[in-house]
Amino acid sequence: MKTLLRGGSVVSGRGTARLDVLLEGERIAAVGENLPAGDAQAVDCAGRLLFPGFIDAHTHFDLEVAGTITADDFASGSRAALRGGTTTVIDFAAPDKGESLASGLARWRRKAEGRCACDYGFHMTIDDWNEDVSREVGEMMDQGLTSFKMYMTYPAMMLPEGDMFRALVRLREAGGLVGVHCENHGVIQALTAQAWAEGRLSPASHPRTRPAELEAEAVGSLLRLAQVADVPVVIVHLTSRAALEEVRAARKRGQRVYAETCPQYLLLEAGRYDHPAYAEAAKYVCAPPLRRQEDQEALWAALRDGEIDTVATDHCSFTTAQKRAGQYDFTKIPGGLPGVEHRGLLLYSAGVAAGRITAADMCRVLCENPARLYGCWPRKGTIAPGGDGDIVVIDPTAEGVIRAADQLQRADYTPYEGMAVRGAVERVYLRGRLAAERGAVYPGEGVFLARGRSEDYRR
Ligand code: DUC
Ligand code: ZN
Repeated sequence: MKTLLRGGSVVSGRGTARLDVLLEGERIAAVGENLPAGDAQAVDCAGRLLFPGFIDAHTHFDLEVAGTITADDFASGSRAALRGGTTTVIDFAAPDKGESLASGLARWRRKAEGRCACDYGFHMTIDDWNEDVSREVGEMMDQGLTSFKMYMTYPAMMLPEGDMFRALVRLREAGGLVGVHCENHGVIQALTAQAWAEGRLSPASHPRTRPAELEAEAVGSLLRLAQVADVPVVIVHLTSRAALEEVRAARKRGQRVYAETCPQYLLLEAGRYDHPAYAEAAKYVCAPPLRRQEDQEALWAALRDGEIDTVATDHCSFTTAQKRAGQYDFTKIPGGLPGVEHRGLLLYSAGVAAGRITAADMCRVLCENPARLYGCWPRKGTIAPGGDGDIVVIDPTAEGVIRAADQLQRADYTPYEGMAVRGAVERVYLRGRLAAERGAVYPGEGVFLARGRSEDYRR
């Protein structure tokens, strides 16, 4: 099958250029001016922006957590992803403590295989440290899981500091990259105990027990461990100006540090937790929590200046019925927000159309940087001959309103309900095939992406 996308503005991290793109089979065959259509089906893309397929390197589909299971599995989550222009997700395989990494990976592959409509890879969660896990790190690298995840909070997953350090040293030897959830667990526990003792049990206590300073403290501490271990790290879901300052300080010391943020931290404020109706406030519970407007401004500026590398979603969806679990105790609210469907549109509308970032910036944080960072460049993340035919066609003139009633992701709400947006994802190609068009997602299957090593594009 051949398709010629004609006359669109092709976006890269360097800018935009009016070019034709020829898709042949699963690949991009040619990019250039006035390409002959030959036997290809020509599609008029005049006035449209063509981005490389978006990569969401932070999703949690089909995850058992907080006594429940996420509303989206790989089938619904990936269809929602495709509809929003995301052609690749990197989810987190999460073995139980005591389970081997191989067994955890096999479970996650079973969850995705034959169900995931977009392409997918996995990061491997390290929630235990011993000789077996250390050996398995090498085996995971060989199987295309070249990135890992560690938690500094959540008792079910966090590692003691000494083990975290041992793991960092091992990852340096193996050439792996690790993303870390940074929040100071001990102090969060102390603040939570205080809230319980004082009977402050509503969602309003959620951000008050997880302040930005405790995120920054954990980021600073992790970065010092990484400095001694001499290993690159990614700060996942960075939310605040204070945490950003820790990243800057480490980079000044010469460390290789990457930062990810998410649309919820760019667009939504902590005031949402103060809504008097429990159900409304609980919708926004995620960790780290939403922050203040000045943090949002710092994050936008950091995106513009290239200090933040990627925007992912941390998509971890629960319905409002599931969120009810914390009605009498905010710590029982399953944490996480839906977002995989709307990330590209949100970043286009609130970022590019609003003049906060350029289309090239958007391409860097949704396409190029995640592809390089997570070892799938140049197969993914760029519109260039030889790469996978993953293309997002955006109509910049369209206008719309985000509504849960219209979405494919299975949560019965969206944190962005009623938000007016500029732009629309008109068509999405996955490996050369039209996978989504004006909201309709066509049947098709994603493939498992065995990834290579992280590329140090910051040097
Ligand atoms: N934070 C959430 O809110 N949910 C999933 C995992 C995480 O880190
Ligand atoms: Zn997460």
